[in-house]
Amino acid sequence: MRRLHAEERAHLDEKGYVVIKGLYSEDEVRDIRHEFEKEWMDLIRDQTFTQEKARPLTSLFYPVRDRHLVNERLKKLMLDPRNFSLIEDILGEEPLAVGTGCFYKAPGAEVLPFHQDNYDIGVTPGTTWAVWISLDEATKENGALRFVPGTQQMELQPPRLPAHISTYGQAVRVPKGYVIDDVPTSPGDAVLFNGQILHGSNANQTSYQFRRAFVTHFTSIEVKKVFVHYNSLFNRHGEIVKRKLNKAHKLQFEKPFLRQQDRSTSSP
Ligand SMILES: O=C(O)CCC(=O)C(=O)O
Repeated sequence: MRRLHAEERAHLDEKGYVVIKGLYSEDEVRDIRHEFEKEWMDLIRDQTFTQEKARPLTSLFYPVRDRHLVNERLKKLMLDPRNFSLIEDILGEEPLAVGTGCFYKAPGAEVLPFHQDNYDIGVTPGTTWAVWISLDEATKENGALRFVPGTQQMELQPPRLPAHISTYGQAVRVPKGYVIDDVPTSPGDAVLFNGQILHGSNANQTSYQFRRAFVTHFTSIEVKKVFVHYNSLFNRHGEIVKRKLNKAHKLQFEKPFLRQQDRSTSSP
């Protein structure tokens, strides 16, 4: 079973994220891309994606979440034993898969602002862990991931913009004194990071290069409450596991936004 090598572990401990080079083979990457293409065609066919005048290309390639619930092939990819053994190695506990995301990041796609995954996923106690698989050559120019090392220890922060205002969801300010790492990846590399670390991705400034990725979010079997899919988590055998709904999810962050909105609507 795949465990972290010593230098991968050291990088993760220091920076809060680690790239596992070539975890998936070329054939496997081709296979995942093919699954994306099928998903995409279905989404065009059922008009989930329709072309918007203002965004003629990117409007056809929004991220697609949680298709593992309806697509057996994506479910199998989510349950890959390499993902489970690496996350188990990090957690020291049995993992549960929470959800998946297919990111197409088409040419022209905007910056994905810095955010913390557990803000949306809402697991407690503890946090989430992502296995983000690169399906293309990802560079600073076409939308490589970016991380703020050191923030992996941070509590969840109030986002600068609430999800319903920002195009891509929450946006958290980079705290003073922290630096940003741009993290280029190749097809088959997997990037592992927790749900506290500030991360996002660069804009895709190219005209013709996609930057696709398939991500699965995990948590520990010890978790008591979850917001997202609290009643449809998956263990490594593909069996559904349930936890309590985290009703307090985001509550501590709602008030400042409400106050801000009140101010803006009441001002002349
Ligand atoms: O692939 C991306 O652009 C962002 C991925 C991300 O933020 C995540 O998986 O949490």
